[in-house]
Amino acid sequence: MAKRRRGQVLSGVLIVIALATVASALWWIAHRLPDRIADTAHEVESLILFVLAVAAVFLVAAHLYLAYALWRFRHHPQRQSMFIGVTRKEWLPVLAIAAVLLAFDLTFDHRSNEVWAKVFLRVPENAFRVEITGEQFAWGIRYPGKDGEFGRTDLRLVSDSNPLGIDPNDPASKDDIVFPAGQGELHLPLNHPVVFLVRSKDVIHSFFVPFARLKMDAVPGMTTRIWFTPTKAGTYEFACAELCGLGHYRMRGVLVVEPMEQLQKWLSEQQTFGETMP
Ligand SMILES: [Cu+2]
Repeated sequence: MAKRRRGQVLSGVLIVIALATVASALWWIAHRLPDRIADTAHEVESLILFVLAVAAVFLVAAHLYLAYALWRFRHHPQRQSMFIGVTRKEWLPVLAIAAVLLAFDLTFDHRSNEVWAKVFLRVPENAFRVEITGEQFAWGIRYPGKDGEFGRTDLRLVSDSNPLGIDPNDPASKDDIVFPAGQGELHLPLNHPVVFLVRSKDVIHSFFVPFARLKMDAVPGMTTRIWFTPTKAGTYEFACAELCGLGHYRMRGVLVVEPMEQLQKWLSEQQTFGETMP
């Protein structure tokens, strides 16, 4: 009897620990996330939290059932296990649960498509353009300069003095402003859309701005795009969200959001590609 009592107390404690873990995780999510500095941050965040909440419900329900089954069918000397098969009627609840999940999936797809289409596809025409190039283990940054056009790049032109492999003969490259990997800050205009052209020089990285709730893979041989409108001035951080090697942890950079005039002034103080490549 004492043994049974102990078992009950133990399972009670385990259930309390499980519930406390879930509750504290939800509390943490609601109160400890980084500031939102993008217009779309809230929409993306609510999608993620919605999926988490639904998953949490199923997680708790499945574990409660597991605990119940462990208790209900616990060892008993007089009981033998046997296989009794499953009738069609018994399959019905399983199918019903699957149908509910599928319906949830479709609703969620519908809701998320709208957000993703905005974030990935509908880039505003007047967006400020920045190029972000990942390499092991830092980010190179390039601004298109006054003409608003990036100069052509070619991997064969990559050298110590031209780390992004920009073609010096392309007229559009002369006024580009280049910060080799790890040497520049990412300055963005306040309340103006920014589109990031994301590239990689070696392996797959992921350009991650936690404050905007956005990330985009940097894939060698491709230029991927993502955009948002910074809505809060200040100094933040961006990082790599794809395990890319031993130095992955230090692949991060400073992100500054400031009014457009201030940004233009800062840009005009930087050396252009034409000035650094005689
Ligand atoms: Cu990386």
